[in-house]
Amino acid sequence: MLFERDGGVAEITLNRPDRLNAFNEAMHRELARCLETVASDPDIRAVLLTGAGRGFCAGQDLGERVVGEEERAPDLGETLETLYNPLIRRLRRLEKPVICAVNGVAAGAGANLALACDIVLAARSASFVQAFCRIGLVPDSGGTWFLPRLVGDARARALALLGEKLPAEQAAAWGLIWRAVPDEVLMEEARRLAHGLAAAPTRGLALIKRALNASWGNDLDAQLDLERDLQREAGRTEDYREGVRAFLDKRPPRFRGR
Ligand code: T3D
Repeated sequence: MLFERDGGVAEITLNRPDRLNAFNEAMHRELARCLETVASDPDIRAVLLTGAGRGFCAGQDLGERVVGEEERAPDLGETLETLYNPLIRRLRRLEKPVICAVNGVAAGAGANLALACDIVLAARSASFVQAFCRIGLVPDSGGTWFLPRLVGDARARALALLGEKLPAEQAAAWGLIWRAVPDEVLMEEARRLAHGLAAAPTRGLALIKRALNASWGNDLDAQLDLERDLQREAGRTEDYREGVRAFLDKRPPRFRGR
């Protein structure tokens, strides 16, 4: 992993380019450490996740999954429980916005890792592949949850059952991701967004994430109650006071993330 700080933005780069940034256990552990640092450092107010080289992430490193005739099959439920599921939960629960810059192919758990981020930008040459069905597996890392919610059941089923590459522009047109941009401006655009978010009211953004995360499991009454509670909390932040003051003073706000 590469971990860099630029002001309030932490940039995390998956860094096994010769394997299209496929996950091995060491990479999981390092990414978990990076995300713990991000969560605990109040000066980091936005995260940018991307991949090194020509791919974003090809999911699990299949080189680690070759089993001989006589050997016992690995317990994949165990790796989901201990590595992939905590990663997806960590990203969704992180009280800071996460931008994903998908620089190339995102396959298997790599595709669903991107979908777990808050705002997904992709290079036009990138693509998304639910590759699991090609090797006899089930979409994981939240795939069966994100896909139907983002693109509807018909498209989710075809993506999961066929395992075809979905080009970035089609993914954006279907609402799977936020936007597809020309390759050469991907990182510039992603950094622009990340720095904008790092200067925004961080607590308010965290509460927005919480509300949207809860929304898919709530009915309207429960969501209205939750909005009431979160708005109460947002209304007590320093940033809200500053936002109102700046608006009335007709000047740009100076949010400090408190
Ligand atoms: O196991 C568990 O713990 C359960 C959890 C599972 C989560 C999962 O993610 S399961 C799904 C695993 N991922 C895949 O099945 C995707 C496999 N990769 C591909 O289908 C293709 O590589 C891509 C569609 C991603 C890209 O295709 P392409 O043609 O652009 O590149 P390529 O030539 O296939 O790959 C380039 C190199 O990366 C190549 O190595 P080489 O020949 O240059 O030495 C290829 O073997 C390597 N590579 C790509 N993906 C993986 C990989 N090596 C190991 N594991 C990979 N997943």
